[in-house]
Amino acid sequence: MTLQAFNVGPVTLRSMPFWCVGNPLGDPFGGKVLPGISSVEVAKMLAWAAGENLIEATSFHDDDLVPFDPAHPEDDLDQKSQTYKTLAEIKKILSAAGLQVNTATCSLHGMTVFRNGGLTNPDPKIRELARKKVERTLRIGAMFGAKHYTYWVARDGFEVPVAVDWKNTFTWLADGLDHVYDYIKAKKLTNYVGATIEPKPNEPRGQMYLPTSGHAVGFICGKLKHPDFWGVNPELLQHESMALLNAVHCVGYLCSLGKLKFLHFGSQIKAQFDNDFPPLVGPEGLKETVQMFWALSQVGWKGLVEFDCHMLRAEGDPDHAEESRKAFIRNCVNGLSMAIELAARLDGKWQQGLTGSETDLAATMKMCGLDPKTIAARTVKR
Ligand code: GLO
Ligand code: MG
Repeated sequence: MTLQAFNVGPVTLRSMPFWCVGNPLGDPFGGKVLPGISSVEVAKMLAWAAGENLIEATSFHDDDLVPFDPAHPEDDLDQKSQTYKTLAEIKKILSAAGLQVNTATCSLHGMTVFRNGGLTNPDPKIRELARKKVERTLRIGAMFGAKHYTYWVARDGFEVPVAVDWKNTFTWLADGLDHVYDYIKAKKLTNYVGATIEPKPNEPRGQMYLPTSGHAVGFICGKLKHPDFWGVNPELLQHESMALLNAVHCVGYLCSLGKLKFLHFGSQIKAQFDNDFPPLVGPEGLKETVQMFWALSQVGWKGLVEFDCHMLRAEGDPDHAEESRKAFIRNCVNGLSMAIELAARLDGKWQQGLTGSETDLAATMKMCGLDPKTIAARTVKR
């Protein structure tokens, strides 16, 4: 069974990834707030969310489902292994719930061996290990019928520019990503319709090699062997806002190049660390978020929106962990519904010949449901 598509405004499907539901909410200043939860339990919670009509899809890192043992990089192929059994159990739960898998992504950030990078690690043995882990992730994704493979820039970055091998780094990265395409074709993994790069300016590294969507597109078109296979999944508002960029501009640009594959979605205070607030939560970004969905409608983009955000650490209740996690899912979905609804109010039918400021105020009145006549009367009242 596959769930019916959501199809509201520009959003075809709503996806909640394993890593957002499973997150125990640690941060650099304090440990976990919520008890850990197994991958099978996360799958059951996602199935619950599907049954409540909150989501139609999910995504995962390899490590979200099963741990990786560098000594057994092909354990997924052994039907007697615990890895295979766990994957099969999760697959059964997701299939029964009708959940699609949007993207399979290889975690090259969690294990200490990748602390100085995965695909761009200066040590060829570590790059080789990263490649093996990516292959295993691609096979796991194929087991679940994942539509995409995602490369998030993660620990491929630097703190010390003079310690970087600038002659080779981007070539190593291109080799790693070209291998994704070659492996998919060689193994005939026909589930993949494409692959994405997810840029981020910093965190966990001081600087990351593909900091913005513009860098990602440039790399795809200028450096990869199969640019048509690759697109971008920007994380908006978070990642571009960290670099003081604008989400409306970002989606407009990516759509004009046909490179917007899907969205990672959440909220962010500009220029801060990666807040990963749930959609529309926090003091900033309401207009920007709504205008982003308006722009997507204007250009005719339709696609999947994936929540990539986290429950506020302050809201994780260790005594009611399940309820906290369910409330988080509901809040994300509500935020998205509100953003789509508010964007639909921006019908573009504001008066012609207005200045930029007047256009903005007219659009804001529409978005907020204010009556321009009432506002005009208030403006001139003495
Ligand atoms: C972190 C990223 C991360 C990626 C995920 C998928 O800032 O948003 O969550 O989206 O690893 O590759
Ligand atoms: Mg993301």
